[in-house]
Amino acid sequence: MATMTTSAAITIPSFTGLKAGAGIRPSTAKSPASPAAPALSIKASLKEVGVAVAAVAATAFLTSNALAMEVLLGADDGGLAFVPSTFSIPAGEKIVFKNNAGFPHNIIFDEDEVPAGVDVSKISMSEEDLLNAPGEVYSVTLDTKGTYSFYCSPHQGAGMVGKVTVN
Ligand SMILES: [Cu+2]
Repeated sequence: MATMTTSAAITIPSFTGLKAGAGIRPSTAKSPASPAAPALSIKASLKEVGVAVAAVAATAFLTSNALAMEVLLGADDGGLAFVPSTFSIPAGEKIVFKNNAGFPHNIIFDEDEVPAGVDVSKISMSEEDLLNAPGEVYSVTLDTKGTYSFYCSPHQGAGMVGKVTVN
């Protein structure tokens, strides 16, 4: 078990890296900003670059939408819940938990309610790690078919629990 805990500590920072990307690759997101500084003499070529970058960004956006399931953390009315709280998803499709209301939240998978052989420490956030900012995300991909229960540790007592079936 000590070995698994260590690997969890390595896994979490990679999810933090995904958060920074916010769905768009950092290299794509930064490109439009930096060319804005140079002189007007290359305005025409910049315009073309800008169009190309926009096209790439749009494609990336559509692609990530098509391959990801979004789950809101907190209902629009401030209710402490996952929205939706029960859902199904194909194996290997990304689940993006997005901070919406009533935060801080986190996502912890219940070690007693996941398919056999799944190490919850590799798919959960750590109990101390919380999503504090609006729109902040935590992404996870589940490859093993079966039913998984999860909860938000600050709000588990208030009923912020969910269940996902991976097909
Ligand atoms: Cu919560």
